Amino acid sequence: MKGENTMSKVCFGCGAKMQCTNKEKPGYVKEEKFDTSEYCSRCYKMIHYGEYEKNIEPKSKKEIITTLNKNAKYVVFLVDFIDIFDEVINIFKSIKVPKTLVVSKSDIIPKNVSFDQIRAYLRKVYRIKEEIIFTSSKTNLNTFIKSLYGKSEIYFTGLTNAGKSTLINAIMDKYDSNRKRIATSYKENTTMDFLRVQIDNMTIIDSPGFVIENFELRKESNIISEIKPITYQNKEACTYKISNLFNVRVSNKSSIVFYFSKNLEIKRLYDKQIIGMSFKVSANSDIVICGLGFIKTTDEIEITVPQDLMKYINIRPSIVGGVHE
Ligand SMILES: Nc1nc2c(ncn2[C@@H]2O[C@H](COP(=O)(O)OP(=O)(O)OP(=O)(O)O)[C@@H](O)[C@H]2O)c(=O)[nH]1
Ligand SMILES: [Mg+2]
Repeated sequence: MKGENTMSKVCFGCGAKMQCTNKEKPGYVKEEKFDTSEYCSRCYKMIHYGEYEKNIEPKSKKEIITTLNKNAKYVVFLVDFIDIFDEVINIFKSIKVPKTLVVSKSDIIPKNVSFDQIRAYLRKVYRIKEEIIFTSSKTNLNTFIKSLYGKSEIYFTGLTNAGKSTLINAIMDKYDSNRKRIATSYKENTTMDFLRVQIDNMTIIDSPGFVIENFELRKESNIISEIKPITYQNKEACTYKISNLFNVRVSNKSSIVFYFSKNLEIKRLYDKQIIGMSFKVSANSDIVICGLGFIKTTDEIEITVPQDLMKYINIRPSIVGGVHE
């Protein structure tokens, strides 16, 4: 049967080994299409019809890190502005080969926050010593491409949805706009395996994104354009409802700023009580809601979060509050 020789063919969309035996596994393609198709059927549907089939086997964090530490000579780690929190930075730190931290989707960064400010913050709060570059597949691409000059082999890694494959497509476009494309999607786990592409004299290796726990909310909120901060002045206790995804009650008079995707609806309700965990958050902190965005405090506040939503919360010194190197 075709596709049984696992060395034979790799899907250009997701990097999975192409096979004709199991529809439920990555890389499946009908037997009659095996010789001619460059994409597995999942990627074909994604690229041509925007249809997304959930995969069943994302690569584990351990497997990806082991491969990088064993095989890579140079890694770029993409993190988007919304995903700067402990767990993600810890993954970056567990990569032990020369690496650069790339803040991707820089077009979504609110105008009131400068790249220098974020860079200083990453150095001071997260002790990042490596080079930090800002890029976007829509803008700021040239500085990033220049940073790759002289490197013959570069692994692109980062959380699922950080924009790795889109960025590689954008770089390929600069060299040859007619090239076939890697599959990309607003959903998680699009790239299934390591995928090598040759661009000019560089080999770029796309990789499956890291899937972290407590990232489910991201699925509902794809940030596609610049985040516009919204300030709320609270004269009394109130509850914020962020679409149907998150609720938080603020118990005291306060001024807070929301940094979320424009496609999320934020409602302020006065009569909705919350039963859950109450705790104080210091002045000038960010209440990060993993995968969604963050709320910046101005003064110390007390908040209440439903118990089952506590797992999404991460508190950090405010990234927009002005930290100096
Ligand atoms: N605003 C903005 N959106 C982007 C940018 N790059 C990627 N995206 C969007 O982010 C989503 C994820 O992009 P992918 O390139 O598939 O992400 P990935 O990191 O390859 O994800 P996995 O393959 O799952 O690891 C898509 O909806 C893209 O359109 C960017 O520079 N700016
Ligand atoms: Mg990808």
